[in-house]
Amino acid sequence: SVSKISSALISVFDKEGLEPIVKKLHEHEVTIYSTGGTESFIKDLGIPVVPVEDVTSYPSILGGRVKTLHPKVFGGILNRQDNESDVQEMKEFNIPQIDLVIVDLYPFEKTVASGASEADIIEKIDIGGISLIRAAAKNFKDTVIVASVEDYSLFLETFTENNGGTTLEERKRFATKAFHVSSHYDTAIFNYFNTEETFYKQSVGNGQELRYGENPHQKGFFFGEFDKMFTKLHGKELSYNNLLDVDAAVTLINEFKNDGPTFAILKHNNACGLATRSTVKEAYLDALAGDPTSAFGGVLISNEKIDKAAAEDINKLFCEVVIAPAYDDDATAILQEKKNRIILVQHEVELPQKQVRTCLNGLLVQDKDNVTDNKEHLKTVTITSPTTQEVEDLIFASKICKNTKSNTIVFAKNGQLLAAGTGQTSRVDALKQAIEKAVSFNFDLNGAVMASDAFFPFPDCVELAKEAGITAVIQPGGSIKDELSINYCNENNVAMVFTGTRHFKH
Ligand code: 93A
Repeated sequence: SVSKISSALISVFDKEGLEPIVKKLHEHEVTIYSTGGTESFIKDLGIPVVPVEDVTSYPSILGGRVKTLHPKVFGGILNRQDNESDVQEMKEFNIPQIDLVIVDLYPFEKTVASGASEADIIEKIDIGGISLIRAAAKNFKDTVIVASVEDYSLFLETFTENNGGTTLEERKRFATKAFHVSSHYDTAIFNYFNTEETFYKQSVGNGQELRYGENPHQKGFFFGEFDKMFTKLHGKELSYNNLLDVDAAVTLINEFKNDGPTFAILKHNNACGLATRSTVKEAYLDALAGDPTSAFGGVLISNEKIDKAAAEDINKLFCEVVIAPAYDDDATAILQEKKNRIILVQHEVELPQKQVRTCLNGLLVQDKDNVTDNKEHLKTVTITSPTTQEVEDLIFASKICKNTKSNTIVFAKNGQLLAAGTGQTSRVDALKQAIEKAVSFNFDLNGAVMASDAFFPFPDCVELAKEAGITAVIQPGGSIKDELSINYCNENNVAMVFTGTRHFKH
């Protein structure tokens, strides 16, 4: 059944498109109530209009912040016509019935986009208008809500078709649209205040909300185009920590792209195992041997296609993520046996050249550490020169060292990471940690090499390393006490090379 519209409250920011509606309402003898600017607009059209102040017996106050916020206005909108006590109270308080509400909200988003000041933006948070919309939409049984200019033509059609009224079904449809307007409006306000997110959105586009951040009580987002770098074949959603590990893994393995089958296992962004071998399977097994304890729950990466033989061994390990440039079909089938295991195909794309992180109330941006030490960079500073195998291992260790949290010390031998000390506050502690780990996994350090991400401030590191069995050392050099470390190496038949390049990673 059709309910006739006898009265309307119109309060619109943008007056465009209003004229035909007002004329139509007037044709049907609808009483029109209105706010300041809208009222002048309607009056100028020569159509009778009642100022809302006449209803409330209150002027618009606080610079227009309070215009329609009044029980007589909201009572007129929210009363239930089939509710006896509502009808009674309407009479008692002399509240006029309002059958139709037309609102166009303060343009909050446009004001934000214009680069206006915070004060101007805040003034454009519509309070009265949004309340009118929500009130009328809530009471759609008795009230019609037109909450957007976009609905003017639909309203005109409906109103004309029903000869000056609307059906319940139509009113509910308008209410649905109105709640869409109000939720969108409040989301825009939230996004404005939620500055961190807005900041990233403006700089890098839309973020993908992650299940959580580094810990479950932290909110987390990823801003980037993951699909450009990987195809996910299988597994659960990547977490914040997974993404960080994947980032560390691809950066690390990139150093070994021309080195034959190389496999790395990472935990907390550091390599806990890495080996270069003649097959992926062997590389995996020798990477795993580097630290089978840490490998549990790790992120695995191969620089070559994973075949069935490698997959069979990998499948025995509980690991979060496996990354490779390709997989044999039977290898994928095996790796997919674990429901949650994430399997990624890494595409052949250039890695980003810049690194960004937050700092204080801003950002730090730097070029990535793109220097990979090679044979040409090495300057032997000791009487003893490293052997050909040692040179290979020194370069190998240096590439791992560069991609490990400072302070770090890396031990390697025959293309295998034996142990590393990672993220220690002193270099000698990193060295002690590396020795302890190597010993605990039964590695013989005799003939192994050592890499350090920065120079040795004292000779204590080379002393300890020599005692542990290290025969060659790679480091940037540059300490005022370099001589002390060099002298010790000369006296003890240890080879040392300088690279001239420090590889801090904080
Ligand atoms: O400042 S408000 O939040 N306070 C109010 O009570 C109020 N009532 C309606 N803004 C209010 N409005 C808004 O005023 C409407 O949503 C509309 O955007 C605008 C219309 O004002 P005028 O008719 O004076 O141009």
